Amino acid sequence: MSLKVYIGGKLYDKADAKISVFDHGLLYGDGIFEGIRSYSGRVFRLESHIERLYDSARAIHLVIPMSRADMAQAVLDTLKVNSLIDAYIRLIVTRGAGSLGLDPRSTTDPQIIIITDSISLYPAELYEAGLKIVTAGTMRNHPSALNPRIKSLNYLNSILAKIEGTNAGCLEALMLNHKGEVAECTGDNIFVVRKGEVHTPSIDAGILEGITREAVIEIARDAGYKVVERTMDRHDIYTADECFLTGTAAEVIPVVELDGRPIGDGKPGKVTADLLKRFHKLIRGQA
Ligand code: PXG
Repeated sequence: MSLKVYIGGKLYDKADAKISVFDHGLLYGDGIFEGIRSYSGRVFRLESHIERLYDSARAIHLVIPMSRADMAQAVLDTLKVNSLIDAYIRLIVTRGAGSLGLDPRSTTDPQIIIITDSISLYPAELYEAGLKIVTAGTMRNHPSALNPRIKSLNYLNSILAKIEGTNAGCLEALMLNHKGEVAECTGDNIFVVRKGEVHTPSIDAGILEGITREAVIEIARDAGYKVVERTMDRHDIYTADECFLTGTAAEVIPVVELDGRPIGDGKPGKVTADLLKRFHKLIRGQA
């Protein structure tokens, strides 16, 4: 059976799932999205993703022509029709087709698209060996230019940093903000462990409010770790005991090197392993 893609209330075979070349999502990256996962048939923190999607929409003056409840139901229905249990879900809302020219007033029909697919996980070895990352020269978008809290369809900022990472042989790259402070990676939030405490950049560093980040902060606090959201610079990572990234795709993945400097003893840390174990318990136990 061919994969079915949801577009504006209808389901299309993958090969027929198409939208206009005049869509401002394509022409200008004018739109928003969410990357979501389901585990054992349950969508992880669907409400949080829907909330973030509608917040992103508000921030870009986009009215989504659908209620939050109907949006959540459409995600669940699309998963069901594709018989997907462990899945990756890409929820997209574009500005819609319009004339050439930036003005969104020329657009008529925002497109709501839901793509579901089986999830391709990072290789298990990476969780055992840990990631090596480098700092990208491309800084994270200035919040007054394009706020990183908006999960917009314009990901060029992250893509340029990602290319720097892959050119250096790394799967992820660290991005700094315009003040030179640690922000986040291209598609993951970053944490360090220092003397048993868990530290992560605060939202005002100019980062996406990651849903995995939020879950990991809760898990860590419940487990008795002190969690501090603070301003961080690269020195805080170079000298940390442990480092890890969080994201929908990566879950919790250890980082063992930044810019050629081993972090801690250069191996994935104990607190990271503990939090990953607790994260797995959470996704098994609840959506
Ligand atoms: N920062 C950025 C810039 C992201 O894009 C995260 C942090 C982590 O947020 P969540 O809510 O996922 O914990 C992201 C998320 C993909 C893909 O297809 C990217 C993300 C999520 C899912 C899939 O590369 N980025």
